[in-house]
Amino acid sequence: MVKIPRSHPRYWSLYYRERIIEGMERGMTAKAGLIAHGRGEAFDYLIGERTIEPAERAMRAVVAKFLLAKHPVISVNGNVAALVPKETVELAKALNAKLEVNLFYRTEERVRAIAEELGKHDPDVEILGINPTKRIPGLEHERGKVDEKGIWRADVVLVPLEDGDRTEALVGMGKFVVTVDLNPLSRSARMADITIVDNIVRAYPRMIELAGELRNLQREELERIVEEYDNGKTLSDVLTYIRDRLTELAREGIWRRKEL
Ligand code: PTJ
Repeated sequence: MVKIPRSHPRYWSLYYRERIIEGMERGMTAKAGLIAHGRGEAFDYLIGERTIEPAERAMRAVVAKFLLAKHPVISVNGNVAALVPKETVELAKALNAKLEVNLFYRTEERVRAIAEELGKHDPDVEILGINPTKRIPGLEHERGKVDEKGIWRADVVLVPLEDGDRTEALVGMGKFVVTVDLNPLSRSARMADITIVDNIVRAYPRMIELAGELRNLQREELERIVEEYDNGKTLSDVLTYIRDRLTELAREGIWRRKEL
């Protein structure tokens, strides 16, 4: 991995870009994952590379929903494994969820490499999706394969950085589907039951914290958080946030400004 000097003004952005490249070189991340990452970076600029209020609201609802779930599953793809492997394992523990490797561009080598990476952060962690025997109805060939003990029987599934087609198919199976996606206009963002419009590198650590905070709430209180949540409003609020932010920046001017 290329060493980025800490003093670089875009240190974190370059650091995670290197992580994605390294993920590809180590056989975890798909080539298309590099393109997906670039798209995410662009949307992150628009929200100011910080967790905005609608994302915080969505994360609370997701954590509440997971704490109420019977068979919660967190799906892991090549980008997630490159960016947040440790946090993925920690989040699954904090939410008592199963982990399943589920790939759009599935190859057995990639599944193995990702499972190995997750295992480094907890040798006892159970990784599903290695020998999937079930298929998501309507999704052809490799990308529809799911684990009988995981996504197949899940009531709540988190599918971060996902393709919209699969999100929609999981909703069609009657599952409660949650995504993390920096693009509020993507099909995944629009099809999911809850959409966290935030960078996964900020969202997962925050969700781990929230799991600690919400764990002690009564079931009724958790249910109320989920019932009061409105994903259409969240997505509208994200778009309004971006519009207002850009309008303000345009008014104030960005020419030679160091910080946005
Ligand atoms: O590992 P695989 O084979 O399952 O393939 C994974 C990719 C990401 C290649 C595949 O799922 C794909 O093509 O996804 P899309 O359709 O490009 O969607 C990925 C979405 O994630 C886009 O809307 C990006 O804006 C968003 N995104 C990218 N990086 C981040 C992100 N959202 C949150 N945090 C990020 N770091």
